[in-house]
Amino acid sequence: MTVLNDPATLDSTVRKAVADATVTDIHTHLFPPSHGNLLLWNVDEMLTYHYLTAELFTMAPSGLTPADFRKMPKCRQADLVWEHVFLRRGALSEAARGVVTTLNKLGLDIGGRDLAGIRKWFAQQKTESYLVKVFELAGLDYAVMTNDPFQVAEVEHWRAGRPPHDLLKPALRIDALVADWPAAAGMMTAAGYETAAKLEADSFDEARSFKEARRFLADWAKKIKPVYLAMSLPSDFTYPTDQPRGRVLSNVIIPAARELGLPIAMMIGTRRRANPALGDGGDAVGVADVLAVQNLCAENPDIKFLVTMLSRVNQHELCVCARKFGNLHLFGCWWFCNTPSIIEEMTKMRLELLGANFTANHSDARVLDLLISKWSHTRDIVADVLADKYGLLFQAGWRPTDDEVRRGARNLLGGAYEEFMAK
Ligand code: RAT
Ligand code: ZN
Repeated sequence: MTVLNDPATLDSTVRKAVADATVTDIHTHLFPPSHGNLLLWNVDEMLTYHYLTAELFTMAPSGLTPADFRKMPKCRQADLVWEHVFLRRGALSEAARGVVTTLNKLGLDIGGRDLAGIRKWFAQQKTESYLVKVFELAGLDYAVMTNDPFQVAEVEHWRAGRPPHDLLKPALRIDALVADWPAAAGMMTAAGYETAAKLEADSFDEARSFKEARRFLADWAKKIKPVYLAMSLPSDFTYPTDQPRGRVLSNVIIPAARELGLPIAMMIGTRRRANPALGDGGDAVGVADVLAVQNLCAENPDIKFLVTMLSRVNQHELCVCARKFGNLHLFGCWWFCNTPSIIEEMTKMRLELLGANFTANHSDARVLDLLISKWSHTRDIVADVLADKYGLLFQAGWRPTDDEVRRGARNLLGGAYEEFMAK
């Protein structure tokens, strides 16, 4: 242990600690190679990532509709994004810069703009070794997946009962239960659970349906061994509420989390399908109600909640809420907040209000390769913010040690999450 006695050494130690810290990525949409084409990777997948296709339609050639676009082969779609977003508009958005950073860190000549050459390189990669390479370049120990038992394509792969992957941990994603009970009930019924499509408060049928839904979750938890239950919630989500989704939460999800000893991850603030034609890229953001989080945490002190919110407007109130509840852990700069200016502001604010007791970011990567840029960009910002905070602390008279600095960096990048999950 070394005491850092001068500001310049402190600054370089902080930056090195962040650069060297192992990252735990607590929310992604990646799958193991055994899930076949559900694991997306390569340059065409990056270029057609929904953040970029949504951007394309803000500048697309007139006459091109999302429906026409979807019918095109992937490489043609990628060509259009390349031409319009990169070549014509100069790749200035965060999503576009992400592709540039990733290709550059893979050692490819992105400066030369040789898309054909880059495609050739990708065609020579093998999925399993490429996955390991990406995790190494991003500096990750593991990533948490999103595993949805209401997605038929995913269910098939779990049925095969293949061994888990060392780099990917499961999370049981259960949006359908709260977002579309009739559809979820239909699927549970088809799988042998007695769930009625229509929920009627306090009825015998509803009580039986909820019991069966809990059995469904318990069976899935046994099958995939998730690290948490997860759901995204719309910006108009409130709690408590008499709406069916409130009853599902109180009677299915919370008791299941309790019985199974699993935390609940909530991502709150979407306005799904604002422009349905854009598919995954068509969702928007709305300011949500932090009181719902407060009520859930207060009512269920024995349950751990991992929470992130989509609207920038909610971040301060959410931080204050996290100061009040030891069972609430804040994570990530979600989706539209995952841009440098907002990551910087959120990380500063969270540090000031919570100390190093939150998870600064998650990648949300749907395309494997983008782990590299998402974490490279986040590390740069976390390094600046932490260096600044340690600098101020030094001026105030504290003399940090190198161990302390390394711990601080790791805490923001997964250490605080691990501690929260273990407590
Ligand atoms: O960030 C995204 O890619 C979004 O489309 C969603 O996946 C969101 O993160 C979610 O998990 O619902
Ligand atoms: Zn996500």
